Amino acid sequence: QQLASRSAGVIGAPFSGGQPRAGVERGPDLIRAAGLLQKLQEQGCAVKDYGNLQFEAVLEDDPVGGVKQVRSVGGANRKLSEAVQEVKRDGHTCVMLGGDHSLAIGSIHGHAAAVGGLSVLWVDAHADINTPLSSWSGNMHGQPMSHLLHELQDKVPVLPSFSWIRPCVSARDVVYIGLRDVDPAEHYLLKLLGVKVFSMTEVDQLGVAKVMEQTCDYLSDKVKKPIHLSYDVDAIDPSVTPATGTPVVGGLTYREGVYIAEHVAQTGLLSAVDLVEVNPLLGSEAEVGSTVSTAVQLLLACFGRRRQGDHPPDYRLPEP
Ligand code: 6HN
Ligand code: MN
Ligand code: MN
Ligand code: MN
Repeated sequence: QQLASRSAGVIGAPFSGGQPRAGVERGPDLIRAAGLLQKLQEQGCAVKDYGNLQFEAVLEDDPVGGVKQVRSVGGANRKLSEAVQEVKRDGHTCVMLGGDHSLAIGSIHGHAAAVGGLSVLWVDAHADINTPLSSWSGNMHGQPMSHLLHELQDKVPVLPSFSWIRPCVSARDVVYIGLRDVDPAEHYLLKLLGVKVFSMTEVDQLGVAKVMEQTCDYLSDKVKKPIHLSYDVDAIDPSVTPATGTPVVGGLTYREGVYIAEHVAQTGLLSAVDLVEVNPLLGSEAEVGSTVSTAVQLLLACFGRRRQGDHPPDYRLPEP
């Protein structure tokens, strides 16, 4: 019955400016072409498609202290934040199809602007918490968390096209799962802030069921806040999701990845989900197909798809 009460508001965000590899802006169209919206409807979820956002090209976007495409990222995320606010005001669970992970800035900002305090569950090989000053790559997709966390605002300079952003997440409301490629500055920040992290080591140690049990206990310790799930497809092992810009060996299995989404769905608190970093220009047709279909299955699980199967309450067996 939880299925029927759910409705998904889907936003496509065809944006790649947070990293250097072309193709990730095609993610939303590929995920749509794989039948996400129809499949959601088939499992009893109402769907409203808000279409793909159109981002204006920023002609003069020189690096700012080594950080690349700052104004493009700032402008795209401002637009995305407004779109997410509309989806939330319309009463849907927001689905943001990326695009690269810098889009979490606008997605989480808009979500928080519409509903207030959030829990953030960040499923990723990477922590994406570099500050503009600590980033060695200059890529904004490695930085979104630093722009969102209250605790880091004295460490983050105001960038051009970023002045609209208000920090909206507290470090104690964040849980990471799947980490296995964390920069020294990121590790320092995670320890400094005492962020709850289940790296791949903890996934190995505890198993995914205990990880999710502890994640939900931790996040709903005091008040049950709406959950923002930010799912980077590179959290899953590259044998399953190779078509992504920064693959890292030793990731979550398909089953662990789906279990995480299933478990979040069961909390009834999922309020917005990002599915990012699917890049159809990286890899063979089969590799892209595996990556896209995994992305779709993760999203279906977020909206209550169960591997045990299901049937509508009014199902009638054909009589002979
Ligand atoms: N992602 N830590 C690296 C960097 O460039 O700052 C990798 C970031 C990857 C970002 O996968 O969304
Ligand atoms: Mn509307
Ligand atoms: Mn990421
Ligand atoms: Mn990643």
